[in-house]
Amino acid sequence: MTSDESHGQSTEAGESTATGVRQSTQVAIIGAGPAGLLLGHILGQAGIDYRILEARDKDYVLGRIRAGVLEQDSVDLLGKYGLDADLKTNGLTHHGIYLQHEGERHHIDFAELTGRTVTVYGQQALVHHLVAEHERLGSQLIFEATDVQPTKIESAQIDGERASVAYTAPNGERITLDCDYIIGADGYHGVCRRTFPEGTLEVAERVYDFAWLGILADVAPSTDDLIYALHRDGFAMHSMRSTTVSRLYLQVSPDDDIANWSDERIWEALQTRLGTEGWTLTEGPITEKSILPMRSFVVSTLNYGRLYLVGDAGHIVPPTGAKGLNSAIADVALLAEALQAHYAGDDTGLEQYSDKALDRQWKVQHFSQWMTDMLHVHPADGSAEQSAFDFQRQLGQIRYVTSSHAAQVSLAEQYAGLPFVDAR
Ligand code: FAS
Ligand code: PHB
Repeated sequence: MTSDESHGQSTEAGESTATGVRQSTQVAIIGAGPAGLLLGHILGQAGIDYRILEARDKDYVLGRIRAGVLEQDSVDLLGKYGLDADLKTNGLTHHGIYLQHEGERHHIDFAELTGRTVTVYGQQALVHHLVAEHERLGSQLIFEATDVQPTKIESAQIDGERASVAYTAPNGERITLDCDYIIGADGYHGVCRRTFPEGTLEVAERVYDFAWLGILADVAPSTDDLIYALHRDGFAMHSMRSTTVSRLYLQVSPDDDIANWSDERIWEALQTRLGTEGWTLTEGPITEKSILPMRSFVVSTLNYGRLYLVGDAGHIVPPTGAKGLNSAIADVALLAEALQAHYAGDDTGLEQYSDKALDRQWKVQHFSQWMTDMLHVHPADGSAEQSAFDFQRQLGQIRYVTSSHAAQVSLAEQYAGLPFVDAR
């Protein structure tokens, strides 16, 4: 596979320079979350050299819980690249979700409404599998690569030189990695978005005045499909990680402290908000609990020169629509195709990547906020009458959705996932 500078192998020791060691690859990927790990696999299978630079250690990366639902196209993409072995064994195919209000539970059957399903499969399990596959292949996946700094990101036309990233390797050596492209898969708190020159990137953002308290519990789920409940005390949700591990969420105040929430208090609130006639929520030992802030965030562009952003580095959604992980995978699908086309001599995909990815992202932002606004109690920032109005209006909305075929098709289509866009 030729690179712009046809350097061949990316694992050479590299030449020593005054500022450390200089090495080379075709694509430098910053961040070993699901986006970076998956992009590496796809590029590797296309014979494109890459190196993944992850700041944290392997245990930290493998220890994060995060998302739990894969859209149909995410499952299909993992299958296309042979990365679904564990998913096939441990993923749970779900045909829909339940929407609940005032103790009434309604099933939204995605399979019947759209012919598509979703798969409950923990992001943690996905990351475990992607890392294990990289290790099996002996990939260039560097954990504890610290002080990662994209140092040259301008387009080739501007200075004709290649892009480069500097980082400190686990052995303390300072490496300058020359490459054709830098991919910012380093999440919301990463360095890549902040590398865009002043004035080349704007952000659109909404911060919600509520948060999610999430738990993992060693107890079999009390439901077949996920339950999303609007309750006067706040939102609640019943998800799972397997047939023996449940994942549940409660709406709490964003400045609440997890120390205020004993396991008893958590189960009591879940029983109240998820309770319905003739159904029992089985309790069990809570193994993890944390509070997750909620925000919607999108950048105005995912590309500057030779630097491209994917996933949370460019956009964040509140988790109510289960879109965070799936959006990251959708970006990777599009950018991987565009990079392969580039090395085959066609730059159209790279030129159109940002617009195409953001076009899909704004539709996803709409759905995620729509689900969030419909299912959460909005703290009374106005009069008591105002919040009474808001809550009754939400009940009206959820009663409409649970009684209208057209509304359910729209919800199902968006939840199961809008088709991934292709680079061509
Ligand atoms: P990630 O944030 O997963 O990965 C970025 C990687 O870059 C990390 O490994 C980080 O250590 C590394 N990195 C950062 N800065 C770096 C630097 N300077 N140098 C090198 N490496 C660097 N979505 C849902 O749908 N449902 C959920 O329940 C849900 N829960 C979530 C809970 C939390 C706490 C968070 C933060 C997100 C949650 N999400 C959820 C969204 C989540 O799934 C993200 O969309 C998904 O992790 C995005 O994947 P990446 O883009 O790969 O970013
Ligand atoms: C989860 O299983 O963690 C999960 C599922 C659906 C969501 C959010 C989180 O909307």
